[in-house]
Amino acid sequence: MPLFTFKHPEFVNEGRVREVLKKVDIDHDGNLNKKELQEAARQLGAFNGAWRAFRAINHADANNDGLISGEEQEELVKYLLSKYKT
Ligand SMILES: [Ca+2]
Ligand SMILES: [Ca+2]
Repeated sequence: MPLFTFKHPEFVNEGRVREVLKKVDIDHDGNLNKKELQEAARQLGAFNGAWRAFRAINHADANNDGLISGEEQEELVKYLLSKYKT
């Protein structure tokens, strides 16, 4: 069971999002690919499934290389928080 759901958006804060994004960088290349982002989605429990991960990638992936790099992750954090803040 995910710890965080839409029913408890107060648990999805900036620190939590950054922590999860760091944790899901499984190959430690500093970028998040689609698979890693899906894992982040799962751990946050805030946006379920591939479709939402895809939307988040499309939004944050400024150079369209399919990876969310360091700079783009800032945008991703903002995007997630704008979606899920109370
Ligand atoms: Ca990675
Ligand atoms: Ca990119």
